[in-house]
Amino acid sequence: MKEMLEALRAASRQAIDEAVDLDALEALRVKYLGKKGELTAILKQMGGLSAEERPVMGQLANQLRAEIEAAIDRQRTELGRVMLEKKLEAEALDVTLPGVEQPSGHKHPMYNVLDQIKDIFIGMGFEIVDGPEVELADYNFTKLNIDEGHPSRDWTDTFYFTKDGRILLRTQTSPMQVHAMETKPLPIRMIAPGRVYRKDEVDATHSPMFHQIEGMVIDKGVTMADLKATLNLVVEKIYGKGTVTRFRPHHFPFTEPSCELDIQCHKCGGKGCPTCKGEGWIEVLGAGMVHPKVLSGCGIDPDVYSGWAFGMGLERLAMGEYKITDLRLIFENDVRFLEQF
Ligand code: 2NL
Repeated sequence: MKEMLEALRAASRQAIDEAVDLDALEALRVKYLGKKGELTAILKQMGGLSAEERPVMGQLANQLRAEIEAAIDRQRTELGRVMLEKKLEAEALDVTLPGVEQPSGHKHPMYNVLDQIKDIFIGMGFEIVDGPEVELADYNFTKLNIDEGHPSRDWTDTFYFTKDGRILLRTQTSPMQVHAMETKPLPIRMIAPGRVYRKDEVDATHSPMFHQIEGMVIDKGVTMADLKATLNLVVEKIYGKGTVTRFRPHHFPFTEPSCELDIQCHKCGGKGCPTCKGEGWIEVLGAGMVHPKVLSGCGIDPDVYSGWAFGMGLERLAMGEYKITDLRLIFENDVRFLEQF
């Protein structure tokens, strides 16, 4: 029996030392110390021993059990250490490696200009209004005093959805002011920026989709003086203090009187240069006093209330600001162009 115990000691020590993982180690524990294990099997034979031998063998067997348990514990600790080492090695991170650059986009140059204008008007207490690009001809034309025969209503100039010409893509943002007059309480101070559509062939100065910003003030006692003072202030904020302006008479069906606002060329001071195409002046926007027919058509009494309105193209403003010479660059979204701003 002593030989059997010695043989088990040698075999178990080697097997335990060579166990490669925790599962193998557990299998060995069962194999040697389990209920049906090899040590248990030896102990079952103790009945055949003499009274003197039995305690001696019993002690030897208990000692072997303790040894095997200790060996298993030791190997378990060792395996844990090796596994941790491998894990750390596999997950090693070189914190000195340079990161992967994430190119981040930025605002389109035209929206820089738009946001600047929005800020100016917000600062003066105006509300920013957003609305549908698909409109009724009523709101795009009729309520703006644009009569049936007006050339802008032509099927070659406007995108219509229906044969009866009732539904269209807005050609200006003015429908937003009409909606405002019909629904908002007075007084109104608002601007309406957005996309507008006209059947134009694409070239350096035309696109079938472009951006406008229109604004309007309606209150009691509003006059042309308010129009001029406010727009002069806006122009100074965009083009700098001391910018010289002039208001030229003009015609729009929805305003009376109507005007266009020019600024004196900031490059040549009015002498004439390539920036102002030799004119000395640069056209900035159109404006006027809201036509009494437009007011009454929207349910506002023109004998009590009056108002002024303006409209301007955003692309042209951005092109002037950033010295962009071809409108197509604004819409092509070529990053080599856009990255410059
Ligand atoms: C231009 C000129 C203008 C307006 C737009 C407007 C709207 C209503 C009533 C009266 Cl509902 N006026 N808008 C007024 C004057 C000029 O735009 O050259 N736009 C690019």
